[in-house]
Parts: sequence; structure tokens; C-alpha cells
Amino acid sequence: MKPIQHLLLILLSVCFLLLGCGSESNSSNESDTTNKVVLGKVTLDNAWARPGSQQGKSAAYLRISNGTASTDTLLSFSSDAAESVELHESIKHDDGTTSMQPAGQQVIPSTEKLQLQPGGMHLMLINLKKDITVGDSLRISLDFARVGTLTATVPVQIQQ
Ligand SMILES: [Cu+2]
Repeated sequence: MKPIQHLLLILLSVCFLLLGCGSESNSSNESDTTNKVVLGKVTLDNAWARPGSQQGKSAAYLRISNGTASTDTLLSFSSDAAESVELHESIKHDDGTTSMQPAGQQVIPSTEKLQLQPGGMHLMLINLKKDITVGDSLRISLDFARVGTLTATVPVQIQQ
């Protein structure tokens, strides 16, 4: 083999090595970003839930901010801590008593917030799977028509 051919062969194999390494790192980058789908942001914050007993109820509160360019609609709720979750609103009656009722479907316009708070709207955690006490944290998922499911980590507290 002439020296010039030898050199070409070495250069070729170096090229293949570099290409090989290059494509490997590309594919691992792709798999890292697979689950990062950003559709504009609906954010959940200021979340907390009241303590409660197994098979009993609790109420949870949070703030939902629609930072996307589109109106979104809350469809349903779930939690790892309760058999079911409903959106309720508290109503104060003329005689001073309060009661609550299902709040119905909530539409959140672009850039607006929906604040769940004591005396207003709350998430009712129904049939708790176990006692939840101060210091615990649970997860509540909210399903939106546009952005899909968002999950909040919710600390158990006496008050916010
Ligand atoms: Cu309620």
C-alpha cells in the first residue's frame, strides 16, 4: 500500500468514528427531551388541603392561571388521596348558614386566573383513602380541554 493511500484510509476511519460518535449523542439528546411538550402555560400554585380522616372528606384550594393565548376549560379532577374529587362552591344564605353545591364547568379565559379559596370555590376530596394530616402531601390532577392533565403537589395544612 502506497503511503498516500494509507493516509486516506486513516482519514476515512477517523471520519467514520467522528460521525458515529456524533449521531450517538444526537439520539440521546432526542430521548432526553421527549416528554417536554410545552403548549403555553397553565400554572397551578398556592395549593393546600385541609386535614381529613379516612373515608371522610377534605377540601383543597389552589390558584389556576391560564397563561396561554386560548381559553381553556376544566373538565375533571382526581387525586391519589381520595376516591373522587369534585369542584364545589360555598354559598352563604340569608340566615347565616352556608352550604355548598357543585360549581359546574369552569371556563378560564386567556390570561385569567381562577382562585379556589375558603368561602368560595374548592375541590372536595370525597372518601379519603387514608387519614391525611398536617405535613402530608397529596397529588391532585386537573384535566383541561386544551392543555390536558396538570398535577399539583398539595401540602396538608390548617390554613394557607
Ligand atoms: Cu364541598
